Order: sequence, then structure tokens, then C-alpha cells
Amino acid sequence: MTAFDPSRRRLLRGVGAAGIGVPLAGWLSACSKTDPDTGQEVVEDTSDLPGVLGRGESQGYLTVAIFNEPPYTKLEPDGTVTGAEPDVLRAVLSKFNIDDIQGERVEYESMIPALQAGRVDVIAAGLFMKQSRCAEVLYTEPVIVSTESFAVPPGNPNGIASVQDVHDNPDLRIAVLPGGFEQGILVEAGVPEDQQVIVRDNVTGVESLGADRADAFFLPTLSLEGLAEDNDDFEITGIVEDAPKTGSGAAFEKSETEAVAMYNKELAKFKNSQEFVDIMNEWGFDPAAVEGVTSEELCANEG
Ligand code: 6CS
Repeated sequence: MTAFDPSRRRLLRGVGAAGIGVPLAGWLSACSKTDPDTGQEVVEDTSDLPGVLGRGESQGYLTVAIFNEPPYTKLEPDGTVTGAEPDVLRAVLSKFNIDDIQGERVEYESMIPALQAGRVDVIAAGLFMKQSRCAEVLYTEPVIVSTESFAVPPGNPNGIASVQDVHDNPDLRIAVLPGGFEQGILVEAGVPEDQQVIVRDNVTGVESLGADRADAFFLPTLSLEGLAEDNDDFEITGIVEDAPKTGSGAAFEKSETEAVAMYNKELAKFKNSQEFVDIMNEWGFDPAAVEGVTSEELCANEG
């Protein structure tokens, strides 16, 4: 199969519309028929793209796992999925004639199983790269690099600033999301389970401080800053310097090597575009932070 040239597809689509009066995008993408056994509509894959990209072009969208944690991901009231990672995913997928993504809210700990079970086509949630995750899925090159902080009661009464502080004081209770990157950091640092307070979502995490169920809530800095816009009952520490470097890109099933290689080529071009800078700036990320950072580097994170 010849290498995919997005401009060729756009050209073909133009010729189709002009030449034969049929929206070629429709001809190129989906021919559906009813399965005689199940009676369900079956969308035939008429795309010449590999794997998940071909499925996306044929069905017109991909289903993406998100958590709804701005600025990484956000589910708007009308169901539109946005956030730094989904916005980049949508922009790059459009180069493959896949014009829509549909968000599925999934707990971080369940995202990889959902991908492996085929419940979602891709993860674009700020699911930070580390060894155990990179062994299970195929990440694209990174889109964002970010930092971790603690939310603490006003005045930071326990003086929590690092993972070492938590490790050194067994009385400290730290709220974390189940299966989240931050819980993994505590585990890698030898912080026992009885110091980990599992919270189901970010609002519950900050509320655990006021309820004296936890002494800190461990989450990415930008996520805490987003929560602070609606809640002034907590403070945000500086960057946790002894947390590993966090970063993520979209994650596909492990077998999607050809599709991810094609996606990465378009992503590399996109990361040099003004549109990428605009998306990063809109969500508060530094577009330059990811320059020179690779999935290989981030997948070396322990845990
Ligand atoms: O990768 C993770 O598990 C973490 N990522 C984000 C964006 N928020 C919290 C979560 O634990």
C-alpha cells in the first residue's frame, strides 16, 4: 500500500464532489449494511487506512476515553469532549478524514482495560506515561508535559512539599485517585496503603481536606488550579520536585503499530503548527515544554 498522503485524500474528495456529484468523503468512508443475523447496521470498512484509523474513517468517529479533569479533558454539558488532549487528538485525526471524536468518561484505573476490551478506540486523557502503562498500550509521541502538586488546607499546616515529606511522616494521609499516576508515585516511594485515601473524583479529593479525611490531595498542578477557581478552601503547593516528570499523548491498542506510526507523522507536523500552540495556550500548558520529549523517555518512569 502506498504511504498515506492526506493531501491526496483531500484532492480525491474534491474531484469526487466536482467530478461525479457524489460526496467522495462518503464513498471513501462508510458503506453500511444490515447484518442478516443480528439485524444491526454494520459499517463496512472501506477505508484504505490501517487499523483504528480505517475504522475511524469508515464510521466517521473514534470513541475516546476521558476522565473529565480540566484542563486535560473536559466533557461539556452538550456532550462535546474538549481539553488539551482531546483537542489535539481531534485535530490530528482530521488529517485522516476522521472528523469527530465521541467522549466516554472512564476512571483512570479502567482506561487501559476499556481500550483492551474495545469499549473505546483511544485514550486521550492525560494518562501519564510510565513503564506499566507503556507495556499495555501503544502511546503516540507526547503532547503535554506537566507537573504535580498537593492541595493542602490553608497555611499548609503540615508543611507538605514533597513525596519525601509524606514518606517521612506516617501520620500524613494523602488523597489520591484510584490507579492514578499519583497513587503510583506514593507506592514507588514506599508510602503504605494506610496513608493513601482513595477518592473517586477531584471534587471529593479537595473536599477530603475540609472533612479532615486527608491532609493533602495529590494531583497535577494545572488540575488543582482549575479546581481552585471554584473553591478557595485549599492552597496549592509549589511543584513537587521529587515526583517523576509527567507527560502523555494518546494511547492506542498495542497492536496498532502501523496506525500509530502514521499518526505520529501527522502529530509531529501538528506540534510545529500555530494551531497546536493555540490549543496548549487555551488550556494553560506550555507548548514548548514537550519539545524534545519522547515517549521512550517518559515510558522509563518507574511504576
Ligand atoms: O495519569 C494519571 O493517572 C493522572 N493524570 C491526570 C491528568 N490526572 C490525575 C491522574 O491520576
